[in-house]
Amino acid sequence: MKRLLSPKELADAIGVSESSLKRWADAGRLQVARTEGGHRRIPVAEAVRFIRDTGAVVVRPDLLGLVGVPAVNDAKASGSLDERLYQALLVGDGAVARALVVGGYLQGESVATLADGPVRSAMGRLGELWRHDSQGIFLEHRATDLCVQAVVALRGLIEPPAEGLVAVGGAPEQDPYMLPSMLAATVLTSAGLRAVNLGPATPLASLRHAVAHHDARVVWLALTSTVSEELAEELGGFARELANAGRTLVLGGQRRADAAGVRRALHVSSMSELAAFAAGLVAGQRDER
Ligand code: B12
Repeated sequence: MKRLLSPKELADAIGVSESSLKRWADAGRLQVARTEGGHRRIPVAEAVRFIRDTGAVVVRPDLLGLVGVPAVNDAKASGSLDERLYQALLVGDGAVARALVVGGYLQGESVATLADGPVRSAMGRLGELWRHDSQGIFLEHRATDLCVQAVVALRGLIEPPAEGLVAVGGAPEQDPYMLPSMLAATVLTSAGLRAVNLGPATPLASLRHAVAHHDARVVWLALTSTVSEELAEELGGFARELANAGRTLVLGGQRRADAAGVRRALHVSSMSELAAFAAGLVAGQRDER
């Protein structure tokens, strides 16, 4: 994605005049950098912050580097975001699904509320289709791919910090689910951590390597598949080992109750809880400096 925008590009992206934009920049409402020649340039992350804070409407997403994301300027279109995302995923309209997720974020929703709301709800409904529709499984698989693409587009909008706390995570070896871990990574990045997502089917040994390699402060595990007693026991040892090294293991996901006996880990039920925990850590680190 393009990281620096000219005032004209951002003005066109949100459908305002270039002179208004320059005025906002001069008034300090928009942080701009200067090229060597003295021209104003706006980092995409700052443009995204400005759009979220001011409620500006993105009419040309392509100018923000959002390829294949149509404008969602009909915020008042019928139906809730949950319903519209479900319908888009159901009919296989990936562009609309991306526009809804990215548009929701640009209109001020947090990553966590998008995950706990529309994404969870739409995928949950799609997961019920197989019970009474012979096409249900095909629809569910297609929807997962489209939803992954929407989350990737969302993640691309969030600038990871250059330094600071690292979080590493994934889903355990027997667990094929992609979205939960990807969303956890996106939530943690938006909270200001550097998130390294190892994705589904990650052996615990590999997670250990990654934790040491990145000196991770936080380790997340998304538990969607059944957690065997054997895995729960291994997780108990892992949580202890991490806690002794001053790291936190965060356990979440639909099957987290299978690991309820794991001590010295943080058990959370939603991405919003994860976001709150991460925000606390980042604030604590800032205070230490
Ligand atoms: C897509 C899907 C699949 C795909 C996954 C594709 C992929 N690579 O990702 C495939 C086809 C592989 C699959 C397989 C199976 N699936 Co399936 N699947 C789903 C479906 C429809 C969506 C899952 C998803 O991505 N949801 C979106 C996420 C974001 O929602 P979420 O998991 O609820 O996560 C939220 C919270 O739990 C929390 N959270 C989650 N993880 C974490 C982690 C942390 C750190 C934190 C803080 C929070 C957190 O935050 C999220 C946002 O709110 C669900 C339906 C559902 N209700 O979710 C069924 C579902 C999970 N599957 C189910 C079943 C039965 C199966 C199979 C057994 C089917 C079969 N007979 O083969 C297999 C088992 C696979 C295995 N090894 O475990 C059942 C589980 C029933 C049960 N209670 O055990 C469900 C509920 C469908 C149903 N209604 O029956 N599945």
